[in-house]
Amino acid sequence: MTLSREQLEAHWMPFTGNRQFKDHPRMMASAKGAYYLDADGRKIFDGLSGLWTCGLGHGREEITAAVSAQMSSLDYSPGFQYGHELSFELANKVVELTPSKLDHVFFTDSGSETIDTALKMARGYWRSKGQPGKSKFIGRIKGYHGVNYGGVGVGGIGFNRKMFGQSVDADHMCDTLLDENKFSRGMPAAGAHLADELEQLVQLHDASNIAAVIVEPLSGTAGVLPPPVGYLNRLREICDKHDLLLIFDEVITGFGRMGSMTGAEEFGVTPDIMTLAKQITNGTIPLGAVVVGSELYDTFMDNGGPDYMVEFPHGYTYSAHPVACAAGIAALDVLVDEKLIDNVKSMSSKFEAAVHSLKGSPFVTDIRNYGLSAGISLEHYPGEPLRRPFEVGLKCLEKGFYVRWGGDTIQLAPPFIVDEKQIDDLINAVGESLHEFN
Ligand code: PXG
Ligand code: PLP
Repeated sequence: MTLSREQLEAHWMPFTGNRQFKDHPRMMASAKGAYYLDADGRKIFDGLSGLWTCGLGHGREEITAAVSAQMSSLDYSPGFQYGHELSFELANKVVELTPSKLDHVFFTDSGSETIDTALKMARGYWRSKGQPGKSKFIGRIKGYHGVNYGGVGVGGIGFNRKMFGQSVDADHMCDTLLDENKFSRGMPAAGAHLADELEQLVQLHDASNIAAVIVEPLSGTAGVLPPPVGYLNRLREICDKHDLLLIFDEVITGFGRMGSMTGAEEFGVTPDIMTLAKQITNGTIPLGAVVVGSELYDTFMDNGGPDYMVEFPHGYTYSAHPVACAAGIAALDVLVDEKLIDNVKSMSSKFEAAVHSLKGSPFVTDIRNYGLSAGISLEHYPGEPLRRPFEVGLKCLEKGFYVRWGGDTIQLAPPFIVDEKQIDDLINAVGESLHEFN
């Protein structure tokens, strides 16, 4: 590495132990397919597809070509009051790939921005309908909805909240982890009844005060928690009964990871608002999307005043950035044309069997999986839940495998192009790393 310790100080890194990193830097230099090359030229398998972003694999020529051409023709275009054709093309593609009731797309630059946009849409919708009291949100313990103020308020990961206090008005349902479901494969059998807690929260706060319920169809960051069978259907029923909007945060589950285009499609439940990011451009250029139905969109249009007026006073300088849209169109074309979701489906049973073979390895207290994602919970050091996953992650890296550590879990999400041998090698590396503690 060419940088000195001192030169590492200027960049305050995101979600990183800055002191540890700067003493022991882990620098990536390039990437192709399912592998990185680090700064020392070592090949490292991408066991989390970047940060759940790069399912198509790295260095996709189709995306590079589209982005490069777009940079040369229209590098930026004002997103407010002016347009360019690519954003409409991409919006139509997103509408085509998401459930049929969702047909209007608002672009942002990240997952966190999609969440704050969705929350503002929900509140704005009820105000437009003459029900301004409907402003509270219901999230879920262990939920991750990004790090902007609204997203932290509805989010349910204590560590991400405790430094900042409560932002938006929100309450939280319990998480879906049950002891009896430990080591379940795919959707756990028990737990649909946990959705009934929403009924209790409605009794407590009254539906006239609640704007929306927000959940990840499968909780990713908390350590891969697939929804119990029937749980999401039950949430949908309760939202319908009490006139609450249901928001699915599909920043991780959107565009293939579950073995379907969306979690909504895979689990058979359609939300009123869906948030997407990450895989939409294969992680190459920041882009997020909020997808809503016509009733919600029309409510804003119908209450927008004279037609020179802005109906939704919201948007980012980089919303629908032409280069990001070019990347999005190219990435979704590759996903569809190469039928990579079929590969996710066919590899997911192999992946499931491999990851569950770690049951019985030292410190493993639970394993959960769905599609090409898995979470492995590890026994805590006394009083230090975050330490062992960190140590296991570093051991995997020594062996040439990048895996994610977060909370008391190790998370795996290999690229959609993964093959059987790569799955075996990844799981062996995790297994060996666990055994090395003894
Ligand atoms: N919602 C969900 C469900 C997410 O998973 C966000 C919102 C925020 O997206 P942005 O683009 O603002 O980061 C996310 C992001 C991990 C990990 O290792 C997960 C995320 C980001 C980084 C790491 O679990 N999720
Ligand atoms: N702060 C200032 C002073 C700005 O002028 C703007 C945008 O014009 C923003 C923040 C918001 O930036 P963005 O649109 O990139 O989110």
